[in-house]
Amino acid sequence: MARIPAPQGLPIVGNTLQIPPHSPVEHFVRVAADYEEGIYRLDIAGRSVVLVYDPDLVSEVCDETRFIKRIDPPLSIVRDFGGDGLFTAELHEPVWGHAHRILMPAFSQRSMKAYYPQMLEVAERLIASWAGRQGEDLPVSDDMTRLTLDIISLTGFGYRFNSFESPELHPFLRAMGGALTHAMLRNQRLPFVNKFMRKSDEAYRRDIATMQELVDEVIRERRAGAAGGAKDLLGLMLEASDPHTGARLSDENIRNQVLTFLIAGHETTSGLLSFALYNLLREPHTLARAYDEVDRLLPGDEPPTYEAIMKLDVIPRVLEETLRFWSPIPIFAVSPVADTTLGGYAVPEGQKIGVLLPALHRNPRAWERPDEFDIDRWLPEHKAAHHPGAYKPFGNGERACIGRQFALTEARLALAMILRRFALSDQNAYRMKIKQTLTLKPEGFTLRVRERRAHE
Ligand code: MNH
Repeated sequence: MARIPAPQGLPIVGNTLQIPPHSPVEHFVRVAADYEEGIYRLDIAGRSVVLVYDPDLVSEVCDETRFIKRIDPPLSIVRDFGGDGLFTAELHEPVWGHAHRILMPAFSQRSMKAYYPQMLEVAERLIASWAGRQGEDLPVSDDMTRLTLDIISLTGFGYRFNSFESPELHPFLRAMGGALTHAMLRNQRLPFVNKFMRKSDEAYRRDIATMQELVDEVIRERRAGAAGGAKDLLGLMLEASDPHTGARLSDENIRNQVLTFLIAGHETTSGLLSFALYNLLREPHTLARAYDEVDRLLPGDEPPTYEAIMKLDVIPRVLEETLRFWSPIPIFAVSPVADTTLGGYAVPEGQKIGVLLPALHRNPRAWERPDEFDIDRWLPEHKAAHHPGAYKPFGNGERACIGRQFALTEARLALAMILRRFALSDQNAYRMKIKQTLTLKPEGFTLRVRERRAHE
């Protein structure tokens, strides 16, 4: 059987040295342009990785009877701090099932309604902060991070970061950025080079300690405080048991889940919102439709109701199209459970396969005019016609994102509140520069705002 096509590498080091350490995904996408079949192989740091982005092949690797998520690098490195939390637990670890079943009800649509007042409270902080900084260059990714971090910590754990009260980002965020970047870099480093990275390893351990101290404070505050019995994520983890087995989560596992949710629960949504604002500034016609929508559905100055946010139509389509254009998590990985074939190529059990989302989401085999930002692809009649393997921003199957509705609810609310109040402008003619720390965000993107209407 033919070998999966691969760019020529060097002996021993394979393709490792061809990959720019700080922007691996952009490199993978450039290489993808040379392999129209939608599959190629790389040899990175002594491991073979197959990247797929043809929609038929992606549908195939999304068959969970044949392919499952495995905790390989870089996730096995992230596991240094995610531990056996949901993101970095193996499917076969019993604790994955326990936590999945205990936490699923906390992500139902009904729960979103319960979180809504707190989401609104944090979104109002963002609006107040921007109202006081009109005409200034606003650091978009930082402020979207303040928003999403404060929302997950308040709704999930009853903990207040009060990020909009401080000009500096919380130390937790610097530590998290450092740890995620470390995981990405170490993933691409040859094993013999890793031996000489003592100093960066020390910084890495310090970053993990910084994050864990915050987690312990969050749990301590809950145990000491009046919020006992709260039905938020932490309340469920402390009190609920798995409906199937009756198992409770251990203290150690709860710690891992809290850290997992603090990271997974904000980093990606912050990227989504930053990219959405970027896209709106690039697409004045779409921006005009979004302004029109908020003026129609959210008139006046009253805080928007949950019901009104759920009626939005243009803004959710802006979010869906943004996730097609720029998926904050650019790759998710699976492995075959037994030796198999993929697109006529043999792939052995355990072979690491990465679904390369930026190449999939702009693959002309899946999308007409793939490089056009067009929210009307997401009208129901067009959506139904999309290839089932064409769009996977939240991963796949059982291991898909548990926080999808949460992310989309807070993102709708935030965009609606921003657009209702402010006219946006891109005074500095920002040019997209992606920063990758495992997840993607626009680096150095600023915008300016002015009130659209007079406010008291
Ligand atoms: Mn989220 C898994 C993308 C928001 C919590 N998330 C995943 C995966 C993707 C993903 C992709 C699958 C990763 C893999 O296969 O290895 N998540 C996103 C995106 C957004 C997002 C693009 C926002 C936009 N995620 C959120 C939010 C939360 C969250 C918000 C929590 C409130 N995500 C998770 C957790 C998992 C996950 C937990 C792991 C689920 C599991 O494997 O059981």
